[in-house]
Formats: sequence, C-alpha cells, structure tokens
Amino acid sequence: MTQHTRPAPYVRIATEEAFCPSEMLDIYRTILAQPHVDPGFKSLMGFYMSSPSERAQHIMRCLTDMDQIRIGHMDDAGVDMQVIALTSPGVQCMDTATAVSFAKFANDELATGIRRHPTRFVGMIAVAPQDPAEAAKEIHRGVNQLGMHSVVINSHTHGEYLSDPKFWEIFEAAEALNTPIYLHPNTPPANMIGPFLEAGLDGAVFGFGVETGLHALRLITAGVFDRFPKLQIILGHMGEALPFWAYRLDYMHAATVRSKRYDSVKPLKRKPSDYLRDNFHITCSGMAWHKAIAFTQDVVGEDRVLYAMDYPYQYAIDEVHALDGMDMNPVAKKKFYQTNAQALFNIPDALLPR
Ligand code: 1DF
Ligand code: MN
Repeated sequence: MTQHTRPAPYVRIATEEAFCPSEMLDIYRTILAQPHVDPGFKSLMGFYMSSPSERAQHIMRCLTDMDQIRIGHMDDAGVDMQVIALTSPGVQCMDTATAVSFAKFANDELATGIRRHPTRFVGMIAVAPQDPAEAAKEIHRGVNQLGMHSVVINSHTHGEYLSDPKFWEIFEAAEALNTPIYLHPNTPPANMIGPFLEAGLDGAVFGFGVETGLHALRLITAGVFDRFPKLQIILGHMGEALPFWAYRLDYMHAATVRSKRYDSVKPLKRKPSDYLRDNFHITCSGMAWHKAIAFTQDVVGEDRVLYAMDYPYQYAIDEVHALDGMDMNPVAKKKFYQTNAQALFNIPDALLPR
C-alpha cells in the first residue's frame, strides 16, 4: 500500500540519493570475478548484485531507474526533488583508466536523466580520485558543461584518504568553483575492515560511519581547511557522528598538539569544531531522528543541516511523516527541507516543481 504524503509549506529536497547505470554493474561484475576482490566491495556490492532478498532486488531495481519507478516513489513519499549521486563506491573501486572514463560516462548519463526531469532531479559530479588532475578537470566539465554544482566522493580510494596532499588538486578545483564535495561513505578499506566484517558491521549499520567520520576528521587534522578555507564538505548520516564528538575532539586535539606526541598532528589555525561549523554541511540521511537533528543544528547552525532520504537504501515514507511532524520552528524547517539545499546545490526557484 502506498501512503501518500501531504503537501507542505516547503519543497522537500532529498540530498543523498543514489543511482547506478547498468553499465557500472557490468564493470562491477568483472571486478567481483577477479581473484583478489576488496573485502568491503565484495561484502557490499557482491551482496546487492547477487542476493535474492527482497531488499536487494528492490534496491537494484530502483538504483538503475531514472524515470517512472524513481519518480513514483518520490511522489508517494512527497519528495519533490532528489540530489542524485553515483552510488557508492562509484568508480573508486576501479583501475585508474576505467575509473576516469567511467566517471565521465556516468556524469553524462546523470545529465541526460536530469534533462528528462529537470524539476525533479539535480546531479552530483562523480570523479576518479585515482587521477587527481583528471578529477579536477571533470569537476570543471561537470560545472561548466553539465550544470552540476556538487561533487561526490565515496570516502577512501583503494585505502587512500584525501588528507594526502597528492589529492589536493581536487580541493583546489572544488574551492575555486564554489562546488561542495559530498564525502559519502564506503565500506572500510582492507586494512581496517577485519573486525567489522567478522561481526557483520562493515556496512551502513556502522562501518560506513566510522570510516567516513575518520576520513572527514583526517581532512581537518591534515590542515585541508587552513589551506582551502572556503572548501565545503557535505557529510551524511548526521555528520557521521562528528558533531557528537566535537567537545572531545577539541580537547584532545589541543592536548595532543601541545604534547608533540605525533608528527602528523600539527597545530591548526582553529579548533576542530570550528571547521565543522564553517566547512561542513550535514544531512540527516539514514537518521530521521529529531533529537539528533536538533543537536546537530545546535552544533553547526541551522543553515548547515539538510534533509536527505538515502534512496533507495532507506526508502521509508514514514520517516518523511516523522520529519514533517518535528517540533521545529517553521523557518528552520524550511531551511532544513528546502532552502539550505537550494543555496548549497545552486537550485534556483525557477526549477522547483510546483
Ligand atoms: C547502503 C547505505 C548502501 C547507504 C549505500 O550505497 C549507501 C546500504 C551502496 O544500506 O547498504 O549509500 N547509505 O548511505 O546509508
Ligand atoms: Mn548513501
């Protein structure tokens, strides 16, 4: 049974929604057939691509659709617009040459889907961090030719983090074009996943958040935001718990710097939580929980907290009803559902569905 959601005094823009061209599944099948498959990739995509379970079948069907199925689900849930990204791990599990060329293909596919439904879909630019110069070029192409205004990076790339300066051409391009980067989860890399996998906790239930929270924190401690002060990173899942850690991060980071315990922990211009407040936007993907949302608004400000559903992985209409019913002042609620996303993803009023 479909429960239709009522109109509201705001447009609902869901900001962490996934798609997957069927051509990417062909590449994934080849990778999964190789003798040494990354354990996280095998656990995640190996599962969704082969499981007969209703969840997996539903997700595969929705991921590859950019028309009737997706829009029907959006209408039933009252989601007016989706900001869509290539599903995790995107091209980041591929070899460099394949990743560079497939990122362009995927971005063209997404742009084509958006052209069919310009008032319903907004796109994020997929890039291959494996080749930072090509990634920077693709950000320029995505913004200047495809009309997209954000980038998606699915956390680590073959176990490497963007805290390594070899990747910073990507940040340079993003900052120069005023293009936020959605640091979306991936399963933990091979050298981290063991105890997660053993307990079945490597995926969205917990491993995603631990890995991606770590990645975001590594950007802060590496001084990325001292070097690129205007750069904006978007985190899903209520900031992968970092707002909740803010006090302890500030205290212990300062204590660690003072004691000169690690060469890798250098003084920063500001406290870790200051960067959270000025260089991050946070979505509630997967966390339709008013208390967590209100806490995060308190920590980073109500201009930096946005709605996301995480379609199709968490297609839950009752969550939209719950969020509509949050006891939050109407101005803040419109920012949360609509205007923060409009500002961040450059969505003009003229594109909003009516
Ligand atoms: C899952 C969740 C998979 C999310 C995702 O991409 C994803 C999942 C492969 O439940 O397996 O984006 N998520 O963001 O929560
Ligand atoms: Mn997601």
